[in-house]
Amino acid sequence: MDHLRQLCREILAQADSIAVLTGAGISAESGIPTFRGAGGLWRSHRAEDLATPQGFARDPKLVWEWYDWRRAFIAQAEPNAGHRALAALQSQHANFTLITQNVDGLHDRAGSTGALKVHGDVWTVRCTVCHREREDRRAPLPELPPRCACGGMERPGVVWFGESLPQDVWIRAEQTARRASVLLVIGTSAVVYPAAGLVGLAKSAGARVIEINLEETPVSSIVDVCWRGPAAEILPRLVS
Ligand code: BJW
Ligand code: ZN
Repeated sequence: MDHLRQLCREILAQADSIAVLTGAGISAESGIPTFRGAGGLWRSHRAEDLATPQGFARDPKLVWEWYDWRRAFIAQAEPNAGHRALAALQSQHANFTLITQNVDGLHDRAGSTGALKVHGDVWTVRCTVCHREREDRRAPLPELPPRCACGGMERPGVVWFGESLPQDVWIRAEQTARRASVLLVIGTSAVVYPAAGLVGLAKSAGARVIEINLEETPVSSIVDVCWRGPAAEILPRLVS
């Protein structure tokens, strides 16, 4: 593993601009379940019922109960050494952008700034009637579903299957991938699009791509370096 460490550190040292794409795997060691694989949320919960606008329209209370449970779970979790290492890497590089698919806010709590949250934020709620967004960190929420000041029902401020990503955030994420000289792809199964497409975009625009994951993924074949192992162990070794 020492040769991988050295190689990756050299790649980072030479980088003009660093982009990072994270997924649920980076929060796994904070105790937050991933979506796919053993113990993943989609093993015991149907994504169609809980993470689609159709599922929410059918049964908003059920969807909110699931999010309320996850919010409470996330609230008691702590950022891990992987999140902290990325915050440290940001402080060492002027041109650094973190793109995350995670909605848990653990990167923010670890000290990362300006993260592009392409799938939204579980601590944000949005009115289904007037579309006003607000932050609400209470867990559990006192009333499910929560209500907007206008009386409309609110929904979680996250991106479900079949929904567009927040346009401004997505444009910046694509720009970041296109301009990056190095992209770190950490703890994502790389099956959910368009986020997974950022890897190919960065690669074809000339970035060197390093994947950190326990397992092989569909993008493993196009990246320059695969480092297999837990992100919370690997990232501190990359940065310190
Ligand atoms: C570790 C580790 C450790 C573990 N260290 N590593 C065909 C039909 C219909 C739709 C589509 C279709 N083909 C494509 C689509 C579009 C669809 C899509 O991609 N579907 C595929 C799954 C088939 N995408 C969308 O719908 C997106 N919108 C869109 O495309 O708009 C245009 C459009 C409009 C209308 C119609 C069609 C298209 C939106 C996607 C939204 C995804 N939302 C979720 C929920 C967010 C809110 C919430 O959290 O509740 O986002 S789903 C879920 O998956 C979540 C995640 O961000 C996302 C990605 O998952 P991630 O992060 O990769 O986690 P896992 O669990 O999959 O992987 C964990 C990885 O970590 C694994 O590889 C482990 O090995 C690794 N790991 N421990 C290192 N310690
Ligand atoms: Zn409203």
